[in-house]
Amino acid sequence: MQTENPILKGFNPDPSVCRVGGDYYLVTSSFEYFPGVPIYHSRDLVHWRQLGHVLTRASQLPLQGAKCSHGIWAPTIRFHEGTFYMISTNMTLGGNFVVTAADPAGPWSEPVLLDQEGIDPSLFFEDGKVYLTTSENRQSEINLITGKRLSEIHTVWKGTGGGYMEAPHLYKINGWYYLMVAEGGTGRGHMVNIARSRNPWGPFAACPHNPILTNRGVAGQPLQCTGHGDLIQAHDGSWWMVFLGIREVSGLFPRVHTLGRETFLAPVTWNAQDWPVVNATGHAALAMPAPHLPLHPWPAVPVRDEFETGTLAPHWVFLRNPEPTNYCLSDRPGWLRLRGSTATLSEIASPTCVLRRQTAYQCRAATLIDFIPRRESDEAGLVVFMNNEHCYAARVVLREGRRCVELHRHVGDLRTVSTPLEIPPGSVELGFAADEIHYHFYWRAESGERKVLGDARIRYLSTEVAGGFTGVMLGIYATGNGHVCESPADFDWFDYEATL
Ligand code: 6LW
Repeated sequence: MQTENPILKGFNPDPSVCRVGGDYYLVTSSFEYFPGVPIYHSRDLVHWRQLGHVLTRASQLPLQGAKCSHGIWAPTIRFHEGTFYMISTNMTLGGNFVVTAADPAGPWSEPVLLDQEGIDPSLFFEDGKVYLTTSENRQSEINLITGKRLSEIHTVWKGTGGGYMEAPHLYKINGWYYLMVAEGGTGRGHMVNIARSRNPWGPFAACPHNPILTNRGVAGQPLQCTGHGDLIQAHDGSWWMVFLGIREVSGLFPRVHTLGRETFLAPVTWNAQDWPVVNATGHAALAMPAPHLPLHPWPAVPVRDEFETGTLAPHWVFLRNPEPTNYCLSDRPGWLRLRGSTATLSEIASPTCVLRRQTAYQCRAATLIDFIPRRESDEAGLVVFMNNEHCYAARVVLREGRRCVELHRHVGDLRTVSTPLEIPPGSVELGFAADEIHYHFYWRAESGERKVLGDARIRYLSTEVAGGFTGVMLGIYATGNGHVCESPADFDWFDYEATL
């Protein structure tokens, strides 16, 4: 059997995984979004459901001033003697920290700040000692209660020369200490290398067939940039690696991707010399051999979010720390009410918006909005968001006293707005269908036909154009552009569906 990859679609980079019996828990990076560090659960390594987030309180995750792609980087999750540990870096405020929980669904503790710099912190527990390893393979023994170091910091392995030694993880397997690291940077030169020693401090000897995983130079393969892995032994004894990669848009040149770095699963075997071999070839593909564990699928997330429960589903996130009074599910039951503040989506602030990942190139999204703008600066609608300088919005606005819909395209220094189209009183549907080239936006009065609003190219939201470490998010927003909106924007539902 083959596993269809990615196992976590849409922006889900830097995966780390741990196992407790037959249950697997996986975390990924969340950058400027709140809550932070999504946590997923699986029983077969193939089907994952989101339990929630690790960092759910502003006291755990201050994001004031976090530029896009700053905030939370590369988490590691581990389970040791009844406690879950999640260690990560807040690039904006605080540096490396650890939080703990008895239940991976939370609540997680307040962060303990750690006395070691660098990114991609990882933990290894042995004989009452805790080893902290960070980028450039710098390692110390640490006290996780106080965050204080118990040893000097040592560079334990110089790597293979690929540069950007990231995502170090120390494991003990069959009497060897293995240090697995990413090298080459998170782009097309990305790879996973491994070394081993009889001692956790080294010296580490490199695996003769490094890189054990890379897709650089693999032609005709839409899966690229593979690296940043974590190893896991399944409860049937088999070995697996979770790692990040990207899916390129087919047929476009220059090559682009907009879905961010996603999480993949590859089989691992051990050769006669006790070195790991990834997917038999050292290269990954979109379909790879699957675990032989009993399949455990989860109920599908419904296409339509009716906003009928008292809380938002766990896949929704905010930009930086949200102002709670700008969001309400109870004022108008069955609707999500957004109050537009002064902040806009272009600012490093917390504009009123809720966003979720785009998980497929071929997809559609739509929402039903009820909004009466009072000033020309008021706007609310559907947004396709890569970062504060790269986003598209289908929005309800006031133009020359008339309520209109228009398409706003923001690409770097360039902004274009389509001709405003007057809309009748009442709610309107705003939506798009996307393919690998365009978002095709439309609007529709509640009982009317779909009308074209305009097209926007996916290319201009790609990582290659917009930069950064995240992927495209979809959602709804409201802003007064420097004023507080007098009227709220109410959203009856939001649809998202992969269509291929
Ligand atoms: C992460 C680093 C990387 O910390 O990108 O691919 C950085 N690897 O390991 C941000 O995701």
